Amino acid sequence: MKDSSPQTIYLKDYTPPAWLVEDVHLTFRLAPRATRVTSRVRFVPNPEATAREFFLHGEELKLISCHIDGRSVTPEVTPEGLTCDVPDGPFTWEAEVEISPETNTALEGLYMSSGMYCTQCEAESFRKITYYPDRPDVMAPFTVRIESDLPVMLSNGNPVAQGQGWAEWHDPWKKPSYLFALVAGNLVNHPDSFTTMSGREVELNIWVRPGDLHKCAFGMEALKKSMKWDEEVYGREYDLDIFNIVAVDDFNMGAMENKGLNIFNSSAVLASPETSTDANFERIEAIIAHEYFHNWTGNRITCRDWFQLCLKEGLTVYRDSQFTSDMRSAPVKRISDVIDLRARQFPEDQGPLSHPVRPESFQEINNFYTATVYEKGAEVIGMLKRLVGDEAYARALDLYFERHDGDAATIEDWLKVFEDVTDRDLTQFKRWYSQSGTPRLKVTEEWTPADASRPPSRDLAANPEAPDQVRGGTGTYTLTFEQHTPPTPGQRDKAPQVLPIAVGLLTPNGDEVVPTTLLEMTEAKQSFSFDGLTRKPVPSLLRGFSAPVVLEREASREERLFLLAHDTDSFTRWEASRDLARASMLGALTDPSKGPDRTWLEALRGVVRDTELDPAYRALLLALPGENEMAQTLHERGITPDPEAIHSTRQAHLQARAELWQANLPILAEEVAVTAPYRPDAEQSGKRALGAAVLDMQSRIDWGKTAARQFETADNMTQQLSALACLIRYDAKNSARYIRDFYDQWKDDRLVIDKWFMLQVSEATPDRAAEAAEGLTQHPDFDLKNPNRFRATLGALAMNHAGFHRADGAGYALLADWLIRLDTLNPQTTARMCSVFQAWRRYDADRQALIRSNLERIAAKPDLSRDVAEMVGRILA
Ligand code: 0A1
Ligand code: ZN
Repeated sequence: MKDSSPQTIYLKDYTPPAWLVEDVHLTFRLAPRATRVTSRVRFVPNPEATAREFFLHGEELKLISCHIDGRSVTPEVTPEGLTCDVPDGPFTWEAEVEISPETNTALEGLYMSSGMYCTQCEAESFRKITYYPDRPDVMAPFTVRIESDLPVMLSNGNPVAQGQGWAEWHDPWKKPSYLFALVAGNLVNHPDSFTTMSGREVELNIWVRPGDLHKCAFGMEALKKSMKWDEEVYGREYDLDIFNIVAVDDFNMGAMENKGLNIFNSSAVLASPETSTDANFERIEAIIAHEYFHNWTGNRITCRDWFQLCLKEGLTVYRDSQFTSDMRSAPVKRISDVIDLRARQFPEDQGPLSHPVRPESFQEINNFYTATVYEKGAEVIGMLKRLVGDEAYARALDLYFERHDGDAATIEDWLKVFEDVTDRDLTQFKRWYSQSGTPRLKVTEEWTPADASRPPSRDLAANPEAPDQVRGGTGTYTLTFEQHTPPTPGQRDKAPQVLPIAVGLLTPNGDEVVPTTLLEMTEAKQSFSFDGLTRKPVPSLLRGFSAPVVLEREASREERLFLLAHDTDSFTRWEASRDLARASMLGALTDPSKGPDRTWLEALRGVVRDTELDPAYRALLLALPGENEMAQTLHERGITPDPEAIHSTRQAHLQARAELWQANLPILAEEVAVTAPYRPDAEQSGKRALGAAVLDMQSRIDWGKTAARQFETADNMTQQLSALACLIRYDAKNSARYIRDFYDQWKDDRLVIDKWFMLQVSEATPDRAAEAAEGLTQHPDFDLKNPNRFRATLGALAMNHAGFHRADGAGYALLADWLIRLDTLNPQTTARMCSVFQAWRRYDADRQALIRSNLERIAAKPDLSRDVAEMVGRILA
């Protein structure tokens, strides 16, 4: 068990390692409960160190023997590691330890999943494999020998030799221990190859359990596309003879970028049209790209310490989102990313778990693999790129790779390359890394009409497309912005941040009079004027969501309707629709006599019927803000959210829309019908996304008749699942039968059965969600040890907003019961799931009391893990 007495680590306490490692040899003699690991490590003093203490991390290891330069030594061992008297100069350390992969349910270090051995070492789990300086600034080449009777034995780098019962691998690139990996099992491969830009041939493999071989082709294509893209866009070439991917059923996260041997949660790599949805395909493509891109941003250049996590994660998320934009639709990707940011990162940044993109302290680093480090970290890079421009960004990145290849780097190093390339002072920009919380941006406008005494200005002639009637005037339009970031834990007062605000101005008849212009805000309050206008323009603000802020502007309904109809920026056009939807629901929530805003629904119908627009984009326009987002919106306006009222208001909106649009539905359905064979590309999946939204509306009217037909005839999981969702929602009488049929069809496919678990909970009515989840925990296929299944059941409950927040507290109690059980087995997944309670202070006093008592119940669990103790402590603080 981990030590649960809280010990806080601070960025400011960083000191360089006393000893560096020249090279590492590891030998694994694999056995489920008694794997022997021997290590031979060449240590040399670090000339930059201030102390010479010799300390090796090590946890849950049985030390068999250790030697220094061949002489047996007796170190002092604690639960965290060991210390030992060592020579003044270079020496060779040898140790043998024993570990038990089969009983390792935490899935950290070396563990077993469905009969195979695999590892997960990031962030600090190599220390559960052997004694070692387990910190990212200690980098070394590794040689690994694996001994077992399993047919496939893999590690990092290139294969060196193999024989009956053994295999040897060598990774020539120095790396930190967190990138170490080993896999052994009865696996089969989907092979391919890639020729790099300099003409080197790289062997590619996706390794899976024998029954999964038919699910590898898409992942392999995604890998080759990623390799090519990174060469073309970032000039980055792959650097080993072989690249292996392995699919593992039991995995805490999505995937892991171990050098030359990426290990994936099987849900993040395995796909087939019959078993995977379009969303699964898109996610898989993005995760494969993400892990591959880490080879340069993370592996070749790694992090000096874990506080710098965003250095590799923010950048790699940014790179994978660029990749997806290039492979698919850039506007759709941007909107999807913003939806995700608001759903996951904003609540984090505005609640008790708020922390800077580069945190300054932690107890358990596993708790900092967050939306703030990843997604806000990527937003910060997007802002930097906007500010310096594409060309300077490319030069800065080239310099970054050139200057820091082989380094364990910091955010200071990262910003310095931008400063050197652009001569900009990024001191203020750096606040994005140190200041937590979401900035709020208030906007006011002022119009000074044409002054006949002044000669007409020609300023706007820069835009030759601007119509004559608005150019050449003397009117001035001024936008005044005020930024303010509310206090967050440990940070009361905030300084102004650099905000890149992209704006465009439209004339009242829809022409763009000022095309997208970047305003660079640096003050707490700042005005920007546009002159030479003949008429007051309509502003289109924060185009492309150019900064991760909350825009506070109560625009009129007319203005939003205008932008929905005319905005030339696809993001702000979508945002106008979102604002209208939010306003309509808010109106109904605060005044129950009000129904849905029909004018908006009419306007939206016009846009959604526009066949010139990408169906995927139209599907996004159709999606109403979720219940959680509405709860947050109410909270921001000082209103305590009532989950049941939010649920019923949202349902009423969906129902009203379906009824109003009834006559259009068959035509829309017809328009997006796909007749060609299934392809998971942007074009077809956009049509299916719009088709699913139409099916939902149709099902509200025909009680599932069309959905039943689709369920019976679908030849792909996307349509089968969207039909099943509608049947659960709208055909209460028969839904049990469909649920059974689906199970019978797919009972042998774990990933599909995860969907089956999830859908029954996420689609359950609020009064039934907790019972549905509880019932499923009793199902023979429920497996507490499998994170995917746990999330599909209990994570889905937390996503069912009104069901989870049911007034009697049944949702909270059920989740807490299971988190207490899971903590003993898997602290990391338990801790991550505790974050569903983070927004608890939004709700009424009764709900708050119920949540608090459940959190206290978790906190009181004997032997609570350090991971969960930290999370619950922060949430309750
Ligand atoms: N670095 C991986 C994700 C990852 C992070 C932490 C893990 O264990 C604590 C496991 C995987 C990525 O960004 O894809
Ligand atoms: Zn990553």
